[in-house]
Amino acid sequence: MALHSHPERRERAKRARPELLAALRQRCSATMGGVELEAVIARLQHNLYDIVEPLDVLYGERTDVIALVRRLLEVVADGLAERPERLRVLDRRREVDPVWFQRSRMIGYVAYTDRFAGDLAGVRKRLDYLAELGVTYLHLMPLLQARDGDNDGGYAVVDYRSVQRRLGTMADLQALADDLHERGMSLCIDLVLNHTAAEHPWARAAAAGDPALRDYYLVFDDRTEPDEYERTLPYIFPQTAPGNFTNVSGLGWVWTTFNAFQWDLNWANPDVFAAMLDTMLYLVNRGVDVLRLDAVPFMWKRRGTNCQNQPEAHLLLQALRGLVRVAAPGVLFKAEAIVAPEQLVQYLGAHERHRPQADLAYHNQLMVMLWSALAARDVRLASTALARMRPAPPGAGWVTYVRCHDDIGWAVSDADAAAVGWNGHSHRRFLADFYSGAHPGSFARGVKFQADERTADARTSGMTAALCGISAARQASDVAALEAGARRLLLLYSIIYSFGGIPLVYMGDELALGNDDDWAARVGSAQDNRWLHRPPMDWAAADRRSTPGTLEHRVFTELRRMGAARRSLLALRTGAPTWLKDTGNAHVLGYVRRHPRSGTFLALANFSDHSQHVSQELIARLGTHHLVPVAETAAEVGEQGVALPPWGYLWLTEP
Ligand code: OTU
Repeated sequence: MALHSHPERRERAKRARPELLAALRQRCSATMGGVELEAVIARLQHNLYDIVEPLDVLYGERTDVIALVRRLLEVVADGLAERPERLRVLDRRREVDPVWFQRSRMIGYVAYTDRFAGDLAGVRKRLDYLAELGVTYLHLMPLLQARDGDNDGGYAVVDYRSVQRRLGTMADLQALADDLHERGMSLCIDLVLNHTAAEHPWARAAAAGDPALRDYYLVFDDRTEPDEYERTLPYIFPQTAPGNFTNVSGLGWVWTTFNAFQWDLNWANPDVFAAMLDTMLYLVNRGVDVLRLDAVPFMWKRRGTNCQNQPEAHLLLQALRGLVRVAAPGVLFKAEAIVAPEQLVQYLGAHERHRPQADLAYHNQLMVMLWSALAARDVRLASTALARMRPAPPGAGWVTYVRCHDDIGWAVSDADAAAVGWNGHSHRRFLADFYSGAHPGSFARGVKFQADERTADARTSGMTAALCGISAARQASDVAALEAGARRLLLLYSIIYSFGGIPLVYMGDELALGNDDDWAARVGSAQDNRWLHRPPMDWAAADRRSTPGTLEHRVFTELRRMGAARRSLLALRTGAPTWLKDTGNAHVLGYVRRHPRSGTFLALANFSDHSQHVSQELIARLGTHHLVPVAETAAEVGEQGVALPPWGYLWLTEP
């Protein structure tokens, strides 16, 4: 199925316009009037094509799509009616300044509420710490009410309208959002769209025999269809949750892409769509600015495929965004799609139709390529693969990151590897071995995650400090190795701060915290080693950020400097392309960003353990010659070019 616009559908959408606009007008006029009401109608006018057409493709065969849109607009109108005044003011501001989230002042921080500060009230007391680091965007890891016992770090939700009891209440979340807004910061939380917990009331009702709720999930009476699907489906957690279906007694075979206790929703059912839209509006009306939409590539299934990245998954996002925008135009969608490089940018709307979808998406390819270059001490693959990617559309942008709360999946495409004369499979293998420390001479202390016997692929868990060599150096009390590790960490962070996206600092990296060696005891099982890189915050280490000579001081201070420099550089705004440049040196990554008002920005990053030279010619050609003072281990810019110290980086801009 193509995403091409269908003339008949387009016509149907066009014909229904006046009726739909009138319906929303009528429904909203009970609670608002005047300019406010006209603004809402204008928003619907603006978004209507992104709503009606995709819904027609998705549900047109199953239901009267115009009636469905009317029903969804009622949900939107109700959401609008309860949207608090202060959030509407924020909406207004953001409509006036739609690039608000692309400004270079945006710097993200990601943490588990409990591990960072105990509970939501505790987070409110730590905002000065975040402000000191320059953070303006806080992503709190899953915090909605999850099932008891193993809940995949909160990704198995039983109630989308309440906060996990031990973290606080919805009122606490609202209070935190207010505090953040007062400081010009925004709040992001996770919303799991692909599945609910097996204990969610919908799932319980389905299991109890309610046919309407059974249709919320993908349930099969026997193995016939599951077996057919399995032929082309990968396993996400091959060691701990092999297979994609779970037999639930009295119900049947339930689609469970992830763990057995995470039941995939049936998005082909418009009731699921309506329920999730309602959930979204509920959450954004509590003050959430950004919804991180979990596992979106999996939302639509198609026989004979891997059931990821289906065109319908994109249409679902497009329609959901269109509807949410009518009620809450200041809210952003952040798509969590950790997929192959050629599939990524589509989640930002850059597919064949170029319609908006998510405003933000994870730049997984940059993350993988940074680690690849660091292990190989060679940037050719990174430079080639990144240059081959299509840029983000102008109104959207990447979030850039060095590592996240999940494992690192080695998304090196065979085609990219071949383009530099490497073998994709061996390179992926090398990376998994290198970062587990198994490869001879490796400085890394990560571990393998979910090695898949079927594909011989393994992923990697570990904190940035452990993967960069800091942990090994500390263990060996090796001063030179510690210096090397610190430089590697800062090198990677310098790139995500300057690549043209919102950089995300994952909690602990600003202090070079190592792996949580007690993770298994802490989570009560040794099943899921991703907990290795989800440690509790070490506030004693945080205190050392003010003590010169400590590693914490070194890393924290340099990240602050990067943030300050970033804020002053228009070229580092999110959006607009990043141009990869051949530096004439296989160890040095080079890229350029441009902004009409501030001219050209050039970054050079040395991935080798030796000093590297970049010729003056490249720099002169780019016309950039003003040094941005960020790195402690400064590069030398002379007549002959630039001398970059081992793992050194350099930012240059037009004066
Ligand atoms: C996400 O990850 C979350 O980030 C994980 O923490 C969850 O376990 C999971 O969903 C289930 O809710 O495959 O290995 O393309 O990469 O959704 C982790 C997206 C995952 C997937 C992603 C998923």
